[in-house]
Amino acid sequence: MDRIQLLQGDITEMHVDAIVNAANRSLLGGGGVDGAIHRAAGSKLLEACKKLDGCETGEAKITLGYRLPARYVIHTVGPVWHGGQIGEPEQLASAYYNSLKLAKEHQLATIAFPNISTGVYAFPKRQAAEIAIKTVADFLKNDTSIEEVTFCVYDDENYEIYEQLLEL
Ligand code: AR6
Repeated sequence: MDRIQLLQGDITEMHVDAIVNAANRSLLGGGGVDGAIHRAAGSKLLEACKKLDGCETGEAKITLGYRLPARYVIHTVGPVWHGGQIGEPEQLASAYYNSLKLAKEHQLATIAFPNISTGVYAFPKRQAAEIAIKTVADFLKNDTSIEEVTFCVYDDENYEIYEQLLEL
């Protein structure tokens, strides 16, 4: 699938229409990639997030990117891993799907995702990557408006998993 790309690096530096944030339900910032995005975007991002009234797990909301090179930030909330029997895989798929749906509704062509839920939320990395790739590939099969989706991985372990699964 040539509309799916893999890149290792800092998602806050990406020049795309939207980067996706692995946020929490408050949407008021946190650590990890969420903290990095808020630091790079500046305080106007927090002001915008305060007006969104939070976000349920598996849902997504959009703001501008402010000082980021990306025009928009799509904030989604992945599941906290509790062993996989209480809907975590489905919730993770929803987080990817609803982010793409929102991107499409805003006519955004280039999107970058971090590895949602695989940090503090402790979702097993390989299973998360399988869900992420399948959800994105299925979405792109039925959609021509999104031109490119980049998986922006940060750590070496996720990079190796994605390299293998995407057969690069
Ligand atoms: N660019 C790209 N990926 C990054 C970056 C970065 N600058 N920094 C970290 N990662 P996490 P979660 C990767 O913990 O598991 C926050 O406090 C990291 O290596 O950021 O969904 C929120 O507020 C990992 O693979 O998100 C929530 O409370 C991935 O991003 C909670 O953490 C996700 O790790 C969400 O937990």
